[in-house]
Amino acid sequence: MHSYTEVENGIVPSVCSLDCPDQCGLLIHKKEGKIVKIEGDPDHPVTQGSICNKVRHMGARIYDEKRLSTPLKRIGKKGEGKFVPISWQEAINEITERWNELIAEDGAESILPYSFYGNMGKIQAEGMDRRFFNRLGASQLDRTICSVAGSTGFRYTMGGSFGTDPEDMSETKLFIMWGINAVSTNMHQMMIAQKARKKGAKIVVIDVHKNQTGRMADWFIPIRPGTDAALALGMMHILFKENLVERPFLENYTIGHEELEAHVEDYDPQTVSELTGIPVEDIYSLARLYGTTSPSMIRIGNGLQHHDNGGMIVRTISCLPALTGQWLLQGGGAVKSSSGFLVYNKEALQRPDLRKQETRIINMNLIGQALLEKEKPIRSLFVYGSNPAIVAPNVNKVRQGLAREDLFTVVHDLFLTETAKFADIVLPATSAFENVDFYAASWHYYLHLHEPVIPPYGESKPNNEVFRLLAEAMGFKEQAFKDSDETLVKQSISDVPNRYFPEVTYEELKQKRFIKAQKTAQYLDHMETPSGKIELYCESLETIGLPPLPTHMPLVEEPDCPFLFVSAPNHNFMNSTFSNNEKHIKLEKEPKLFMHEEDAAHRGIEDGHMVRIWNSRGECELTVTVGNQVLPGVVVSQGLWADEGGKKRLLNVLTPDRVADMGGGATFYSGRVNVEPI
Ligand SMILES: Nc1nc2c(c(=O)[nH]1)N[C@H]1C(S)=C(S)[C@@H](COP(=O)(O)OP(=O)(O)OC[C@H]3O[C@@H](n4cnc5c(=O)[nH]c(N)nc54)[C@H](O)[C@@H]3O)O[C@H]1N2
Ligand SMILES: Nc1nc2c(c(=O)[nH]1)N[C@H]1C(S)=C(S)[C@@H](COP(=O)(O)OP(=O)(O)OC[C@H]3O[C@@H](n4cnc5c(=O)[nH]c(N)nc54)[C@H](O)[C@@H]3O)O[C@H]1N2
Ligand code: SF4
Ligand SMILES: [Mo]
Repeated sequence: MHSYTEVENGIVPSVCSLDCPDQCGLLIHKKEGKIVKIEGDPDHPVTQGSICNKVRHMGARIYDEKRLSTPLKRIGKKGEGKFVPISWQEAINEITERWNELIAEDGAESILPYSFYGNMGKIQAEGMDRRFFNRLGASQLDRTICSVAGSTGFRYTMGGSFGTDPEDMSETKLFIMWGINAVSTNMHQMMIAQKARKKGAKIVVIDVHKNQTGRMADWFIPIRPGTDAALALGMMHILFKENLVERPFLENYTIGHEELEAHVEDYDPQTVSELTGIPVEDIYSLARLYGTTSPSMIRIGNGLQHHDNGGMIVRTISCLPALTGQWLLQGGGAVKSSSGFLVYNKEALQRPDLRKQETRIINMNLIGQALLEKEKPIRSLFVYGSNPAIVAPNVNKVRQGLAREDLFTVVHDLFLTETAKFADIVLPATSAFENVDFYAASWHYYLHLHEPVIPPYGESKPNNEVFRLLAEAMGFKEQAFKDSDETLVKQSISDVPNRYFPEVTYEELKQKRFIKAQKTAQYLDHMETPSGKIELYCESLETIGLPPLPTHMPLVEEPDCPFLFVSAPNHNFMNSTFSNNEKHIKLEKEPKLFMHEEDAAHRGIEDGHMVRIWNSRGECELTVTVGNQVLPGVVVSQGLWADEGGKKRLLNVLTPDRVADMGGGATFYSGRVNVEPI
């Protein structure tokens, strides 16, 4: 068979590589060797032929004339963006010479990789790179920026990332979209809920912002940021009081329900109403709706865990389905992530054994602080698959670090991103369409194989190829650095240490393209918690200084700033991806600040005014939308834009770089700001 890259005119299969739970199967239409159209694969059981607008326009990004086609070397000041082309040979020599000097002076720990999931493909995002930096003995990066607080919280209750199968949700009667803007960020979840709605299901949305998803709800419940655990505890209070709990389930599958029942006495509807801003009657209605509707499903989003107390919020919400016994029902339960069903052989892929000694671990949410540290300084940063100069919290600090003249920075990306502008050497990356990879979804249960559909753009190279070149130049002789991408895929799917996955071969995956994970054991009978049961009472939380029973924990105070500030994703970008592509910028127009009408009136702010938003960390200027989309005391903006043409709209200058209660997670949405008209 021909490879897909050789197809000049025709349709070839692909997978969406973006950091999105839907992980769609794609069909790529090619004409004269180029992508002319991208659509959803109608044969993919979850995609069902539909994809988002962002990726339908992905071709414009792939062939954007701003795409990098050769390595570059900086000639201007850091951040200025002045570069000259160089060859790959020169680039690799320059990098490895500099690294050898740094290693001789300060040791390999003075080098730090910084990456995230600009490309979700497992072997390119966490394959050769991990092997290389392990062997080098570089500092390690704790990749905490996205969902770790919530997934850790879910794990304390449920033992791991084991969520309800979306393909089981056709008969679900109640969907609670809790802290998720599913219309923009998980569109197929919304499509499933909409279909179920035709059969009588209700969609409830609990959010701090009445956005696209809230507007589609049967019932939208606005809540004060960071108070969702209190709401869940209030629901539990009513469920126990009104005997809407499923006692046999609690007896068989959980520990601590008696302690929990006594504990939630404190969360009476009046108290919970004062904490959350939700009227007492609504708390009763929600608890009764939840207690009397089966199957019910809670889609736990990422938004509500980007808070100081984000781990505990998710830990608490994930107790609810156990109270009503939802886990035994098809299409009942909850999903935060289901990656627990799709484990792959990480050890074989990443080869931690190549690391000769333990090295320090740096939390990526604290990258600004880490770059400014004088003791044992980071002297070189290698960035790939991420854009920290836009996406990291407290980003002024990060930029101050990136601007250090003595920091040797290399950025591997498809574009001259805001981060790349600070680099000494920039390397051009292939897009995922140009790579071999395998994908394991985090929401649905499918594993995919990807084969390249177009040849590399210009001189660009995939991540793995770059690390093979670097390994060779560093003189690393291990076979691990010679393994092909195909071998990496095979290693990742062989000898997988879990019991949910059917045995899969590379050939099978190549032929079928996607394969579904199975719950081969009754996982509820062998939960991966210390007790083997759903832990309503979780003793291990005490070891990290948190209460063993689910508890509302207040956000950290930030005095003198009247507004809580939530900076969520927008519809047409993917984090900062697409924020530099004309097509997507046109679709999104400009970032807005949503403010409640009472707050606006008090400050003499009118709809459409420009406002200044500031705190001790930085300031932005945005156009305001006045209305009732947010509660008083809360302001929301969407999308990770760059400053441009004198417009200050880089939201992360305002966000805090504190870490959350669990897993060292990010607290993007727990910051506070002032707002005034300009
Ligand atoms: N179009 C688009 N899709 C994306 C992305 C993108 O940038 N654009 N990013 C991708 C990535 S990396 C991720 S992690 C996911 C994230 O997607 P989601 O899981 O949807 O998470 P967020 O969009 O961060 O936040 C969801 C909602 O949480 C709300 N929220 C904030 N604080 C609270 C709170 O305290 N309580 C409650 N109840 N709600 C709160 C916000 O208003 C927002 O509407 O989306 C992925 N998909
Ligand atoms: N204020 C605020 N900040 C946030 C968030 C928020 O909601 N609000 N969301 C946070 C979350 S949940 C996340 S996950 C992070 C995401 O932050 P990032 O992981 O930085 O995601 P992107 O901004 O999409 O940047 C990905 C970069 O990888 C590049 N890339 C894509 N494919 C490849 C490849 O194969 N190889 C290489 N070398 N590069 C590639 C892209 O061109 C792009 O520049 O942002 C976080 N920041
Ligand atoms: S971004 Fe999400 S919804 Fe859009 S094509 Fe990719 S996986 Fe599908
Ligand atoms: Mo994320």
